[in-house]
Amino acid sequence: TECEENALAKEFVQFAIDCGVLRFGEFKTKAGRLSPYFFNAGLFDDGARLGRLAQFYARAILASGIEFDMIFGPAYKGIPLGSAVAVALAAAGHNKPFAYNRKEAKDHGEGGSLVGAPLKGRVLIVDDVMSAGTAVRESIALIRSAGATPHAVAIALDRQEKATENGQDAPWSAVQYVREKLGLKVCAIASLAQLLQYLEQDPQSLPYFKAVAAYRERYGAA
Ligand code: OMP
Repeated sequence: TECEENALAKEFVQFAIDCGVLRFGEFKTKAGRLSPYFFNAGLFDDGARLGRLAQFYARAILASGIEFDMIFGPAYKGIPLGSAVAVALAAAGHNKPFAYNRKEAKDHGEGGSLVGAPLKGRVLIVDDVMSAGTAVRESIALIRSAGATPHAVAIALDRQEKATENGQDAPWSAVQYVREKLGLKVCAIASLAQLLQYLEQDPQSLPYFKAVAAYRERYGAA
């Protein structure tokens, strides 16, 4: 239910702040936007944190009801994320094949840029954040060119901001584009709207709330 989703998101935002993964200040995003917040999944940097992060993904994926045949973790950050999520899903009784890619193709040994289970069937992409949508489009293209079906995307945070199309801001968000135009399912542990809800109910976070709300005014998708 929506209530359970909000509870999971709230618990996750708290966890991300406690880990220093979600920070407030001035950051430049990949799309070149000046953001008052940044989510750095690389800072889930010990075994307990990574394990707990993977459990959040697993809960969100299972609650979404998304069906899939295998997991793909795009290099680099998707590799530890995808593998940890595969472990957490297996522990919850859903053992699925797992694969990831190299950024640099190898010219010896096993060759090729894909590692792990063969890419086939309905693929669930596990990644960290969606902002303007560049990263996810690369994964979708890679899965298609391997002859498999990009079926769904699981992310920790949906920033709900305008996608970019040839350098221009589109009216829709990257997640909306992937859902509506590409027909994939998307599941996010938390969204910008849920982050704002969290900040709004905490008096100490008022300045952050204001800055993030202003950012949403400027770059948020409808
Ligand atoms: P898009 O490719 O524009 O969707 O941006 C997503 C990527 O940006 C992520 O995979 C990260 O590499 C990076 N990113 C974050 O990790 N956290 C953020 O809060 C924002 C970004 C970003 O640069 O937009």
